[in-house]
This record gives sequence, structure tokens and C-alpha cells, in this order.
Amino acid sequence: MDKLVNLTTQDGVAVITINNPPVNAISPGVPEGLVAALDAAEKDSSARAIVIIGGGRTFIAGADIKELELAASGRGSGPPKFHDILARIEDSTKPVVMAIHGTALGGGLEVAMAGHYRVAVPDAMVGQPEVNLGIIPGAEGTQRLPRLVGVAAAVDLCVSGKPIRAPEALKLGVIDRVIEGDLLSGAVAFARELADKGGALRKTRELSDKLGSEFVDASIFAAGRDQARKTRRNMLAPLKVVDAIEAAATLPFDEGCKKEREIFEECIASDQARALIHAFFAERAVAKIPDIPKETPVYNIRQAAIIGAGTMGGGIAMACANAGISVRLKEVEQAALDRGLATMRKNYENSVKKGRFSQEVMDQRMALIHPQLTYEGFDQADLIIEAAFENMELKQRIFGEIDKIAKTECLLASNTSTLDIDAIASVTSRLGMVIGLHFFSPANVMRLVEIVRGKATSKEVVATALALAKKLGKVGVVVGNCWGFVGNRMMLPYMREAQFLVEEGATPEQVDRALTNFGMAMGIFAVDDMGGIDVQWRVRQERKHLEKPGLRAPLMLEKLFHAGRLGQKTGAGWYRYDENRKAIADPEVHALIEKTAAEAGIPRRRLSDDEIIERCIYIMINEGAKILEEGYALRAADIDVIYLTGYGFPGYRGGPMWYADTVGLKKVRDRIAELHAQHGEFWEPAPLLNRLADSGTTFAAWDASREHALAAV
Ligand code: T1G
Repeated sequence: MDKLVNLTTQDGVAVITINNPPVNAISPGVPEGLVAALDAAEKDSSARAIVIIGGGRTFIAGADIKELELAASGRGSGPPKFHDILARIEDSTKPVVMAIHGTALGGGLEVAMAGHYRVAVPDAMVGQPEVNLGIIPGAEGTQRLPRLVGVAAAVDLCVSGKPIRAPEALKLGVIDRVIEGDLLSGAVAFARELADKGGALRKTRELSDKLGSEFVDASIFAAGRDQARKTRRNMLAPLKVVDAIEAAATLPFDEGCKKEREIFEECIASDQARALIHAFFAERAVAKIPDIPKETPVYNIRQAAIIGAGTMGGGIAMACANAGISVRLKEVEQAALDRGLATMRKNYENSVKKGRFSQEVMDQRMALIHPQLTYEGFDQADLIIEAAFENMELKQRIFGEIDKIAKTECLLASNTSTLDIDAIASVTSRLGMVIGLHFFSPANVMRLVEIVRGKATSKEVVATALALAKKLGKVGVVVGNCWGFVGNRMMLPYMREAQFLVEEGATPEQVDRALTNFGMAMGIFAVDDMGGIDVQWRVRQERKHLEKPGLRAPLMLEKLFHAGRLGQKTGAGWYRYDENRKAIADPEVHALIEKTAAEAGIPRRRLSDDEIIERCIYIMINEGAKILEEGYALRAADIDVIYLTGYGFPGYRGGPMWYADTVGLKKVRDRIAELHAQHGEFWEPAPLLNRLADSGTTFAAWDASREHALAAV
């Protein structure tokens, strides 16, 4: 096995290379290798300076999150400690230059800041993303970063967790030079300059000029805490990281490090850290499909063609153009095409205004989108995505047409959010090339793509869809072909239960407040109004034949639809909306609910927020367990990723299935059984949930056992 750390010499400079693929994480053995290499470099009289660089595609992308996962679950030897290697680097008697390419994230940037100087290539990214894992920097980053960039920038980088590119890092003072051309030779040249210049070495821990004054810093910390509360609602680590940086500004370095360590250990022992670390690995696991090996050939998608320039079609076209894929966008009539183009142009202009990218980039992207009213050029497309109305007949007609035009190796995909992919494929002569690509609105923003695998969809087509999702900067999750696939199938009982809750006495705003306090990005009634009551009503009509006679059905959707209250688009739905589209509680809706409940003889009472959360979230968990048992999702973790990246479920709760594990499956199941006794069939506990609850295990353990079983196949 290759050594994790190698030492060579170049032009009188010792070059220490870290080789721990795929991302040079600081796994066990790396610090030890670094110390050994530093010792050797110091002894080597021919080496006048030291460069530390990452082998492969990146510098150090952080501590080994697998180690953190062990520590967070109380296993392993406790949270990793890095003080010794950091001090060893900083106390080197020869100048140490860190050479950064790819990413220097978390512990990676912290190691870099222990060096005396840092250089980077222009597209290198540096940052402290630890809060995204529910922790704070734990390798003295909260003490060294403010010494290099000042308190305000350090607070922003650590609270947002967002990495920055090298040019900005240079401006802030994190790095000392941007190297155009070959990184290693540039770093070696820089190190030789330092050795030639001689003199005392700059130790970051000894810097203090940027730590500001108590009075100034106080307002910065207050602003940082506000930023944390606003942008990272209910999260512990973003607030705590401000405390650690405050320690840097008020305490000597070593005491500040102690404070950081205390906070780091508090965070890593939290449910939030366990949930977010789960989410990190879950998101990476979704691309691993047991019967589709990594080396499965994929089709090359250079040209796409999209049918429908509505909200979804337009968003998908932008997502493709943003990834450099040329797009033909077809509509049935000019007015609809013009509307679609105008919306895309407006979205791009907003991004330019917000400084996300330049006018030039906008023009390049718009130039990749070719609007048209015919199927011209569709025979050249590598992928055709149908994003038309949610109606089976219409979709089958379109698939019949494109099947005759498209080239043999062209993927035919539907953006349907609920309908049967096999039924859509059945009208074509190429069942293996048909797949569902279910994007989420706005499709140019939302990260999730449900990849719906039909009975006959080929492995190459599934592998191509996964690669395409990655190319679009999205998370592709492979799901089976049942009504509503995974996300919407779980959404249906969630929406139904929410409506039952308002019929029984809660108000839409009470339900939504409980859900947003729980951490949901939006309340269910606000989501309904945004998507359109008419859209929900149409979905209900399409599946009415699936509803069991005699079972309770929600009553309000019909009432709102027939009252013309279609949501934001008509200025009123579950809420009334002001001119800024701000939702306002509407006594008219309250009255309509009370009248509807009275007519249906539904008794009303006060409902607690706890009951609201249990009924809204547990019904989803129960449906998720059914989906797993029926095989429409590969892992409980996949369901978590779907809800985290597509439905605004709070990351710090890890997703609905992980949340169930956190509460305890026995407790969840017992509560569901109670609700089953009270509310009937909808609440019948899923067999898988019963089994796992009775055996005192978790969905995560079920995933792990299946992973083993599937890997053995
Ligand atoms: N530790 C262990 N494995 C890691 C890892 C890490 N830090 N980063 C990535 N991987 C694995 C990942 O699971 C996947 O594995 C493979 O590498 C490729 O990753 C003390 C405590 C670097 C931007 O938060 O953001 O330092 O699935 O698919 O899209 O203060 O990975 O192939 O088996 O994501 O090109 C802080 C986390 C840690 C950065 C590359 N660092 N990584 O993205 O590849 S906490 C982070 C990323 C810390 C200190 C604290 C991304 C990436 P597999 P990938 P990518």
C-alpha cells in the first residue's frame, strides 16, 4: 500500500505530499506521517524550506468524517485531536508553505493555517464547513482564522460554512499568493524566496493585529449570532462557533483553543451532529446501486430536448444550460414559449443582479436554450425530457411521437411527479430507454432529482441518469415506479393528515407554525398554496379511483378549489396573500373549515403542537417503512436524502427515517398504534416498522444489514 505521506526534495526544498485518496482526509496515520516527514525534512540540511501539498485532485478536505461519525456515536477513541501536529508544523525551524489545489476544507484549512504561508491555484476553494456537519472547527481554526482574516470575516466563514475561492481568500489574508500555472513549482519558488529572505517565521498563533477591540468585536459577535439564528434556524453549532471565535478575541491563544475544544466536544455529542453526519454519507451513498456497478457504461449527454416551457420545463432547461448542455425547448404555441422564455430571462437577471454570475455567463446560458414550436432537431438529441401537464393520455401521446423521431441511443425521460412510468413507456418501442426524471420546483435551484426506474429501464440508462444528476449539480436518488414514487407518495398522507387536523380544530397557521418550529423549511399549507390548490385538486382527481370507499377523505381541498381559492396565484388559498405575496391568516378560511366540519359532523377540539408534529411526521415515517418493504426505495437513508434535498426537511434532524431512529422506533410505533386505534386504517403500523420496533433496532441498522446482503448478491 502506498504511504499516506511522502517526502521528496525539489530545488533545495523538502516536498511533503499527502496521499490519502479520494480527498486526503486527515485519517489515522496521516498526522503521524506528517510528523515523520517534517522531522526528516528538518534534519535534511539540503532542504532550506518545506512545502506541504496534496496528492491527487485536492489538498486536505478535512478531518476524516468516518472518524467523526464514530466519535459522534460514542464509539471509537473519541473525537480526533490535532493540537500536536498543528504545533509541530508551526514550530518548524524552516519556513513551511502550504500549496493548495482543489479544496482546503475544515481540518484541511486548519492544517494550512498552521503553516507559515499559503499559496493556491486560482480555482482552489478554502473554508470551514463544519457547521454543515453540526460541529465547529476542532483543530484550532476558530483561533487561527480570525488572526488571519479578522473577526468579522471569520464569523461569516464559520457561520455560513460556505467555502471561498483563492482570489477572495487572498484578499482576506487566508492565503499569501495565487499561483498561475504549476502549483508545486510555484510553491517551491515561493518557499525559496522565504528561505533567501530569512528572518523570524510568521506563526499564525502569534498574530493579533486583526483581532480588533472588545467594543468593535461585540457588535460583530451579536451580528454573527443573528446571522446564525436567521440562516441556520434551530441549529446549535452556528451559534456556538461564534462563542469560540469570541474566545479568540478575548483569551490568549492556548486558552482560546481549550474553549474551542470544549465547544467542539459538546457539538459532536449532539443529535444534530449525528443527524448531519448521517446526511453527509447518505447523500454520497444514493449513487451506489447494488446491481449497477460503478463501471456501467453511460450515454454521453451533450444535447437535450425538453417538451413544455412551463414552470418545470423552463427550470429544467436552465439546469441543463447551467451545466453547459445545449437544450431545444418545445412548446405548442408561441405565447406559451414567450412566457417560458421571459420567466427564464427574469430568473437569470435576478442572479446577475445578486452577483451570482456575470451578464456574460447569463448570455452564454441563454444562448444554449433554443426555443421552438416543432420537433426540429429532436432526432439529434441525446436526451428528451417531457415536462407537460400531469395527464397520462397527453404523456402517452407525446411519448408515441418522440419514439418515432428520437435516435436509438436517445434517453426518453418524463418529469411526471406521480404517474406510472411503465405505462408511459408502453407506447414506445424502446422500453429500456425510458426513465422518470422527477425534478422539483424551481428545477434550476432544487437539488433533488428522483430517478424513476421502470420495469424495463436498462442499467446503462439508470447509470446515465445518475451521472447526469451529478453533472447538473444535483442529487439523483433512484426510486421504484409506484404512485407518487417516494417523495410524493409520502407527501400524500402528510397532506391528508394536515387537513384532518384543521377539520378537527387546528388552524392552517397553527399547523404550519408547528412544522416550521420543528424545522421544516415551509408549512404544509404554505407549500400547498405555492404549488397551487388546483394542482393538488387535479392530482386528487387523477387518483380518486385508487381511494378506498368508506375511508375518511379530506374535505377542504374541494371547498377551496370550488371557491376559486387556488393559492398564491389567486391571492387566496389556505391563506390570503398581500401584494408582496406575504401569507396572512384568513378568518374566511377558518369559517369555511368550521362550517365544513360541522356539516360533516366532525367534533372539534384544541390540538397541541406535539400532536400536530406526531401526526404529520409519523404518518410519513409509516409510509416510508411501507415503501422500503415494497422495495420502491433501496435504503431508509435514500428516503432521508429525498426529504432533505427536495421537501425542506431539516438537515439537523437527518430526514424522516433517521428522525424516527432518534425518537426510537418502539416509541414511534406505539404512538402510531394509538393513532390507529383512534383514527383507523390510515394509521395501521407498517409491518417493517413493527418488526424493527419489536426487535429494538433502527432503520439505519436495517440499511446496514441490507447493504451487506445486497453486496453479497
Ligand atoms: N472524510 C472522509 N471521507 C470524505 C471526506 C472527509 N472529510 N470528504 C469526502 N469524503 C469521501 C466521500 O464520502 C466520498 O466517498 C468521496 O470522499 C468523494 O466525495 C477538525 C472536524 C471535498 C468538496 O466537510 O465537501 O474537518 O462515496 O462524492 O463531490 O475542524 O466531499 O466515494 O465512498 O463528496 O468531488 C470538514 C467534506 C470535515 C468536507 C469533494 N470537511 N467533503 O466533493 O466528492 S470536519 C468537509 C466535501 C473537520 C475539523 C473538523 C466533498 C468535497 P465515496 P464526494 P465531490
